Amino acid sequence: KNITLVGAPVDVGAGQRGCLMGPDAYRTAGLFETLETLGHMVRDLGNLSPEVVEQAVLPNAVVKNFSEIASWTRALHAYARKLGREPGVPIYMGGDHALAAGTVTGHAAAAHELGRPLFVLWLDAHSDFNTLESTGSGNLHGTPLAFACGLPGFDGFLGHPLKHPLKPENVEVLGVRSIDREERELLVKHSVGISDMRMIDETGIGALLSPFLDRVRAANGLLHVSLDVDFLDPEIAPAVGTTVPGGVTLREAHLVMEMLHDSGLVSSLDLVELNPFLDDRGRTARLMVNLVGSLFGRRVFDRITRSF
Ligand code: DIR
Ligand code: MN
Ligand code: MN
Ligand code: MN
Repeated sequence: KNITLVGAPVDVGAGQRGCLMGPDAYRTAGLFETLETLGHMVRDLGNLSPEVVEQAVLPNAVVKNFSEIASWTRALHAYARKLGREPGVPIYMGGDHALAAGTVTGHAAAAHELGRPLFVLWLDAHSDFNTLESTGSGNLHGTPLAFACGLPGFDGFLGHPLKHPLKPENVEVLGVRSIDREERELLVKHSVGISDMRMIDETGIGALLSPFLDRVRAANGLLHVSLDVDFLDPEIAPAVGTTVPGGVTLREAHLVMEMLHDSGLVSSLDLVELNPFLDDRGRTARLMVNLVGSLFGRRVFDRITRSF
């Protein structure tokens, strides 16, 4: 595959600073080399740094850093829309999850131009489905999925209404275990696909993911994966500002990545919320690089397969 790395060192969407070091942590942890060793053609376009466009109309007074995030959204939307029309798989190295407001909507626009539906797999402890009205924290990394699904109030992000919103039923939020009260009502109202941790415990993560991948394939869809570090259990992935206990295990995470690889469906990927300032000797950065390795064809766990 042709893989394009793009750094998006944005951290003002999160409550804690430090995600701006994410792209360099992925480079230091060997993301480029890992993908190249697997036989892929890799290029690194370096980091984006958009100029901040001051916003005339500020939403809800609790919202933080609106102009900065709107500027990132515009820059990443344009970038993703262009990369999404070319062959190959872009990997957006974040940066906090607010960057997905640009990447997901840019890929939705590109998919529209290609005449194919976009599906999104949101791997996260949170559903990031707050609007600029419902957000209690004012941290914009809690809002990108609501924006991408076309919920109202977000016109300031792009400077105009979103032309190609995602269908909420084409979204699968997997691994969720922290949802705000109003956010929950919005998720139910819009019928967003959700598999929470209890469903993973009861059913198994593979059995939850399979039918979603089948739907993507049946629709000849493109698949954008948005991987938030806090999807993982904090015991194995401490480098994130919003840890929630009871997350996905090492084996569950690799299974998801291997299934995504085997499906051949993934067309773009976000790596978000890594905060290297909070890491323990680089272990979270290395784990994330290993997961990307699994997504692009590496087998971390050996297997014996027999036919009977
Ligand atoms: C909470 C936490 N729902 C908020 N969200 C996220 O601030 O809106 N933490 N995304 O990572
Ligand atoms: Mn998130
Ligand atoms: Mn268009
Ligand atoms: Mn999260």
